[in-house]
Amino acid sequence: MRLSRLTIPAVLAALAGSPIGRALADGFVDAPVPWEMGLRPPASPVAEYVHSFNNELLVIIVAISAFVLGLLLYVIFRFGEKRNPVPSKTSHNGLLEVAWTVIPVVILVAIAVPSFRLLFLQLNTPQADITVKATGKQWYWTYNYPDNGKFEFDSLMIRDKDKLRADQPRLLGVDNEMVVPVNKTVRVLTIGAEVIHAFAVPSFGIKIDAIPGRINETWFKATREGIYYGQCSELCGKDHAFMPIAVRVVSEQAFATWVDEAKRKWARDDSAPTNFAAADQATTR
Ligand SMILES: [Cu+2]
Repeated sequence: MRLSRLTIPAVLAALAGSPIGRALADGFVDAPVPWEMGLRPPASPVAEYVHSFNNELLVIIVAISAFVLGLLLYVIFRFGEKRNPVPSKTSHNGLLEVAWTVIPVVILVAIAVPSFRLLFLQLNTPQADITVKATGKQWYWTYNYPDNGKFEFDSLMIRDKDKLRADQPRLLGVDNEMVVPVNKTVRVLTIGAEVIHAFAVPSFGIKIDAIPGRINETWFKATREGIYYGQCSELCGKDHAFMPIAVRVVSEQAFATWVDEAKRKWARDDSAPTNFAAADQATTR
């Protein structure tokens, strides 16, 4: 207790002076912060739903745990040998038995309704404004924007910590971020080039496997500009921990400018098969 009282202000002070702390003051950076509790701050309708569902569940499980603990304590104190020397021989109670069957069913249904609603929200992709294809490779991500032109680029973690920008946390910062416009529905198509990876960005409430030979689909609509981080979430080999996902959410104009630049910088030569095309041929043969 004494230790944490001493360390929390120290950590906060260190954070205020740290590069990430400064970046937080200028623009939103979805980086983990020491002593953080709970889920990442939500930045999409799905993530907001995930939060509210999580909070509802917390109330329900705390109430159930407190109720069961209360019953246990009551039984221990009230029906111990000293206070209750002659035990009751009651073996059935119709009302009680119906109640302890029906009440849990009602609780489960109350949980199932928002749970299914969330599942449908996550899995029914609305009309998308842009599409991004994320290909998981050992061990980095490759992004394509099929609606925006023929370009493709790799996104690798920055290993040298001296090369990180002020707003890039270690082990999450990448050389080329995936860029998307704010308040637009982004359809994400995922595929694995050789093994199964998983594309996950907690602040958008998305996590979907990237499987070789099969395209998976998810979506998000970022509601706030900034940089959001996620990680590959399927054990995929030696550098599984070092293939972060960085998504930069920008204004619509900034996105258009970025697309123009990207088309020049990463123009794709369709005559040369990419790893993705090779993987695709291998699995469809
Ligand atoms: Cu992976």
